[in-house]
Amino acid sequence: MTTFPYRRRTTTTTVGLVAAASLAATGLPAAAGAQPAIDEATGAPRAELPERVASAVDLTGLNRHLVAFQRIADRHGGTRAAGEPGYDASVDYVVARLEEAGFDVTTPEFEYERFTIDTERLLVPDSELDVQMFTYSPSTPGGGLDGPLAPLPPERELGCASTDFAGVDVAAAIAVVRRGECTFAEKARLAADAGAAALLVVNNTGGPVHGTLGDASAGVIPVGGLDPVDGDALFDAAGTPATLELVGEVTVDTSRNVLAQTSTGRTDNVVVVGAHLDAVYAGISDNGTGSAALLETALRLGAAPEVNNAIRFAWWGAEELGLHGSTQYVRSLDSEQQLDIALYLNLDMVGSPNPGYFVYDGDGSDGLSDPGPHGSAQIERALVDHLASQGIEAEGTAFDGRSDYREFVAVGIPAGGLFTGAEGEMTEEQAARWGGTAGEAYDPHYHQPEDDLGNVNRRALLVNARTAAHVATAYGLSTEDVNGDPGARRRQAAERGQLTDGAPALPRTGRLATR
Ligand code: DPN
Ligand code: ZN
Repeated sequence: MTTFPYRRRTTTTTVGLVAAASLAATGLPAAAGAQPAIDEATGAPRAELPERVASAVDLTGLNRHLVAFQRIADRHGGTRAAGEPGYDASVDYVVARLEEAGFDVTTPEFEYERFTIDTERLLVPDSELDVQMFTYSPSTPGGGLDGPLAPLPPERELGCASTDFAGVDVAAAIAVVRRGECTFAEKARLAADAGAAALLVVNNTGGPVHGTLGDASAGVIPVGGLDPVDGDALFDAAGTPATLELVGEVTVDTSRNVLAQTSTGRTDNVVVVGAHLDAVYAGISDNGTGSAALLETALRLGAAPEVNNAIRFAWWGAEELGLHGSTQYVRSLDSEQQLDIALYLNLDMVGSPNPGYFVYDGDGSDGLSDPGPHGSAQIERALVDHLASQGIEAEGTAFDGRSDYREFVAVGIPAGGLFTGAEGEMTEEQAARWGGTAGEAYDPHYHQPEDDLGNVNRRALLVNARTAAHVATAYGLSTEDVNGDPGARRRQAAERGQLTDGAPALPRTGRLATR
């Protein structure tokens, strides 16, 4: 399986020992605990390191990486998606730049499941309707499944209770229900229990339903979704003969993350900074911007900076297919290795064309999501304060697991990050504050082929890249405000007898709707 280059801690290392080791390895003056020391080369206090790194991050470097990602997409059929050659070329690019800068780089492989749809077809007399196969749905027989339509009556069309199906002749039929109230998997199980051969779920708002049953075990009968434009009529078509063909399969694929760590700093209190490197198409805003900001930070910081805590850079694979790279990485660490991580910073979309300036709501104060693990509030504050020092009034954004920080948070690692917005629309108030266009999406080309080099706000990218560089480097000097005594989380875990437990499993739903 996957191997990681990080030294397992076998004994409790003191700061002094780590500093001595880094002196031997680098010839640099020993780091003196969390106290900023004098930089012998420049005579400046080392507390200035974050500022030096941040101001060295510039648009020339950031742009060079974006152009490289665009060229990679252009040469590989317009996509840098996981599983495509454009992803591997993106990995090669990042690895090459890091190695030139003296980093030891690893690209650990991981496996993930993906669901590929082959056929989606729904025939009713005189027409063919658009149907969307749900992820993890079993397939119909090739050529399709023939059966009468069996819609539930209006007052119980949700199909969330067995009584909703009572008296409806669903046996060997294609049951039709409305989206809402319970999960698609629950609707499927109840329909199957009532004897249905397949299930169609009609959307309760406009548009198609790209749904998932959550995992393969929930697949009892074939299930698909319909836009109400097509689907509403089915509620008046009881008994009409139909043919439904849904063919798909789960395949196991492999992808790679890219990992590089400073050779300096203690390895039992590591600052991890990450960005997903995969895309939907060319993915310049999502997430060439985060990948470029991370790469530029690593290159400007260098492989052996005078930090007290090691900084680990991670470019994740297969985020767009369900946060797979980051999830598998965290789960590949044993509990000791998880405890070696002081905090995680995430950069996913940091240069949207109509940018919002968002910071994940680590303290839960915006009421959008639960607070993160202890220390997340301090990370939020550090990011907000640094943006404020550049004249930007940031806003909180949901810390709900929609990006690669999810698994870090799930195992109790304090986390935070920056975000300039995806499909959401900028409000009047935000436009007044940040100078964007109200009523327009932060990224109007989110997950579209047009997410190219023209789809980036470079000012936002620069400001966020510098903020990330500054805050990550500052944590490289001290994580005091986040974890106080870095040993505390380890001792608590030991007291709870958790040190040998693996990470808790989370349902793998990706970003498809489960209900
Ligand atoms: N996870 C992002 C994507 O790659 O599509 C978008 C996103 C990031 C959405 C952060 C919300 C918050
Ligand atoms: Zn995305």
